[in-house]
Amino acid sequence: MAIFPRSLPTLIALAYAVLVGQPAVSQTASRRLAVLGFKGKIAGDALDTIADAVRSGAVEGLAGSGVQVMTRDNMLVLLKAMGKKECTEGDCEVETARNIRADFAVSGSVVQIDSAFVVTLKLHETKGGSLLVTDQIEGKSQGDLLRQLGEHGRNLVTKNLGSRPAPPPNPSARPEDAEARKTVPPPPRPATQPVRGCAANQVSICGGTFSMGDDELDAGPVHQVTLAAYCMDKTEVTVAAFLACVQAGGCGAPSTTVEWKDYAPEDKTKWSQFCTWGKIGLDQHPINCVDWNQATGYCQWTGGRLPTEAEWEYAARGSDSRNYPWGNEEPNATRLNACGSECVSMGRQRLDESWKSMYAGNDSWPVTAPVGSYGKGASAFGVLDMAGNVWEWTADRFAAYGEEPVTNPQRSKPEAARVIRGGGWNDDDPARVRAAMRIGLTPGVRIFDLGFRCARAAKM
Ligand SMILES: [Ca+2]
Ligand SMILES: [Ca+2]
Repeated sequence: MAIFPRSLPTLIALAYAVLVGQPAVSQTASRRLAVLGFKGKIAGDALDTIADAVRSGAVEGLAGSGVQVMTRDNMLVLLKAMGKKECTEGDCEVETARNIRADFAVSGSVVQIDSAFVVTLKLHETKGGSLLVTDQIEGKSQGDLLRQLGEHGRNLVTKNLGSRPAPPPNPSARPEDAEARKTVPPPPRPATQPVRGCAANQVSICGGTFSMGDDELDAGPVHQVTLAAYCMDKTEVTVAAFLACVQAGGCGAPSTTVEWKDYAPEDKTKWSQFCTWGKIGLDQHPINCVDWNQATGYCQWTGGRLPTEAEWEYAARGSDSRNYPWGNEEPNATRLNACGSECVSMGRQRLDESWKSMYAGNDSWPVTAPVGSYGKGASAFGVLDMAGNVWEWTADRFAAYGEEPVTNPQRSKPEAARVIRGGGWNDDDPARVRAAMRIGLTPGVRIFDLGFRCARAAKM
């Protein structure tokens, strides 16, 4: 009989016992929070420094709460014991956290825009894989950012995992003060409140205020918009998802032809070949050639609705009102599916068209791409394909913006046209895939590069 146990599970248990100070499996073990490595392309070891600031805040906030914050060293040793590496691309935070048996995890991504930094924090519950809350912090410099991150890290965990002791009652408070307080409206919920009620294929987006519109795109005036929390589909609705609605009797089968008053008969033939419904191998491609009512009907069947224009723009631009979902850098073949060299070649071969390309290189998909193919094009909230692949219907009518700040705007003026957003696979002009670009189309139009995604209000 061996003196030292050699099985992998036992070694892992030993690693936990040594590093965490308790058995790996214990009914009495405290819950653990891991602050994972942050993602982002910034210089040197700044990502580690930023994550460390958040971790320090979490340690401070969770002291005495029964939730233990794992050290970075412990996390790495446990990963090694599992034969795993920390994954740094895509949606793998929960997987990493489960590997080290953390009950909760904070993940983060950092985007640098000139000398400013934007950090998005996410708090995950790992057992069920749910995203509890997101938070976004902007700093004008790294030093400025670090000063804020400790506080945000502390608040993120204490508001959702720990419980700060309630402040003692103020014995000097006069009765009339209490009466006066009753008449003061409660403050708006902070951006770190949990967002609930989202479907598994949706991203939860905390409420916030942002600058909507872009005068460069003739999409002004720029104005302040405040939104309540909501849920947004992470990707465009796929052919397979629409098929499920049809099979369940919730939707009629979409047509396989385009429809627009400006199409000549030969145009209809030319463009209808790109409708995705019923084509072999396109199950995970976006459904297109659907009109506004078909899109609305599908979203209602899922228990949701089309996003308002403001919800769509905030999901794409975040609170820093960037030009594109990924930031302010110009589009390239790794960030979206628009018209690259592959699309120019296809147009020449199949249609005898001489198209231009939006960027150098081949983005791999001459027509539609499977949804979610461009992780590098994700918005700050992790929403995919907001630029390119297919344009997307929104709920709103195409009406001019006002200059005044607005809250949860819904444009219901009698204009017939509905707003579409985001650009599509056939676009060659970067302005068309800017996150603030808006175009109005009548609801009955069906186009080869127009689809949709759904949203719903969050339960708070
Ligand atoms: Ca393409
Ligand atoms: Ca899109």
